[in-house]
Amino acid sequence: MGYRVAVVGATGNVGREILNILAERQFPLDEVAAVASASSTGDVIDFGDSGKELKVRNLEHFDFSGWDMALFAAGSEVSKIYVPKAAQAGCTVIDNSSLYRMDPDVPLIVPEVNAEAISGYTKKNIIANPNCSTAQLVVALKPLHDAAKIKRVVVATYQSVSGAGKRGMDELFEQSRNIFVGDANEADFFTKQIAFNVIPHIDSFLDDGSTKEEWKMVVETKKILGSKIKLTATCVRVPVFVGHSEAVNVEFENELSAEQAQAILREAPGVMLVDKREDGGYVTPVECVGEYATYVSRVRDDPTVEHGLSLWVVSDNLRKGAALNAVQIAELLGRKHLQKAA
Ligand code: 11C
Repeated sequence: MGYRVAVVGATGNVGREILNILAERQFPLDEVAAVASASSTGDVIDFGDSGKELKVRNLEHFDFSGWDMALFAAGSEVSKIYVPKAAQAGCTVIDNSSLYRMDPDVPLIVPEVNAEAISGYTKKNIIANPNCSTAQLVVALKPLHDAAKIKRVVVATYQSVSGAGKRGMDELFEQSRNIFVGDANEADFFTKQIAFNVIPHIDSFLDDGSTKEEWKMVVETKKILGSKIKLTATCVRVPVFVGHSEAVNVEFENELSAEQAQAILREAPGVMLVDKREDGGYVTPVECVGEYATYVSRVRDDPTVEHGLSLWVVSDNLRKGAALNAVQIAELLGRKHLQKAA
């Protein structure tokens, strides 16, 4: 016996990945529904590589009662209207938007890091999935925090355009082509040219000069790993299609050498250490596309602070940063709480 699972936003970048991963991991399903806005109703999409096709259903008329779980990947505006409806109909929601992440009655879960917090979902019948840049960061930091207690993190991100959705990917492609063929080239979706450039701005600006993406990294990391950790972030959009990278500097309470950190990361759940200290002995975003792991490279001592380390963290933002983490939450929920599948 399996679950009845609805994927909301099924035609978007993350929704399609959720379907791919449900199929890939053979999630125990009795039924899966692809749900999206009226404009996609009736379209036929693949259920991953399973050979099965799904007809897209209209969210406006979708009845969530009788469905065990709904994985939402349709943005905050859609979540605002439909997540409470689904949750109140008895369907547990795993929401990929930022809407509920900081709600004290909604657990924010990365299964390798804080699986135990999932039990809090019963208050609202909602579980939140973190921002992509937070998810990969906490997977890498958690085992190091357990070993030597993190005091402060300084992170600079190099975020791919797929984090901004299909329009971001289209703009990078179009601008690159236009520049090559000598056509006129204007920024439309991003605020500046993204092809052959980098943009130190993701999401809206806040009063203190930081951006909402940077704020999300601070508050989500604290909610998942512990409120005492200090974190400062600079989030940058780079001309990469898929895969977010992060240059991370960490200051610990206790001593932790680069060699000790490497040994810990080698065994850590969800982490793949690739750190050969030679040409090409590290992971770049193009190599992480389609993978599940959070890759860690360039682990080294930082002698400018007491107990400091620097590292490089890369992951597929559509997978660990979104769809994979959502499916892992669904697996955890099924295993620990719904216990329906054999
Ligand atoms: C980006 N991290 O790369 C964003 C995308 O809060 O779920 C995900 C935004 C979010 O633009």
